[in-house]
Amino acid sequence: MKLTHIEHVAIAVKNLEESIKFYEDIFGLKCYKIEEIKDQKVKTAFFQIGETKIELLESTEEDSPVSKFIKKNGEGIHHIAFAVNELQNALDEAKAKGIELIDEKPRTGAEGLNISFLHPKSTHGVLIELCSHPEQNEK
Ligand code: CMX
Repeated sequence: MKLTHIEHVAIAVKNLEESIKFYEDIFGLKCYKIEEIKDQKVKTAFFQIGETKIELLESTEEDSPVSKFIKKNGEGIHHIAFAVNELQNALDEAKAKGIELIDEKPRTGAEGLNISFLHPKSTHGVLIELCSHPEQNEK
């Protein structure tokens, strides 16, 4: 598969407002959007750095993946997202090479991207998201 760039680095935080303030005050970044992703039980805040985004994740429910992550590890880097041109092909290729897919088929994630996660158990401990822009999936 061909990765085009790091689309985002996602950071699990306890309090979105406090963390937004940190990135704005210390690094001079500007949060350009806050979006709730109901099926993932998170609220996200976005910052752009070059081609890459920082995505802050605050859990909206007790039983969410981000809530479980923070209980176990505290705040910190939750996942890294690589952009690909052809997401389904990339998933098929990863699966054929023995990688466990959390999402067999792409689904819609933050900012309308098509996304799929690879299980950290088969990626040396890193939760990896592959993503693509919707129009690119049709290529
Ligand atoms: N990074 C690395 N390892 C992780 C992890 C993460 N973010 N989240 C969980 N794990 C590890 C745990 O440490 C645990 O390892 P051990 O067995 O060695 O203790 C193992 O994975 C299982 O973790 P768990 O807490 O029992 O959680 P589940 O198995 O219920 O779920 C996972 C784990 C990765 C399948 C689940 O979190 C998932 O489906 N994640 C993808 C979706 C997601 O993260 N959504 C939130 C972001 C949404 C967005 O950005 O759009």
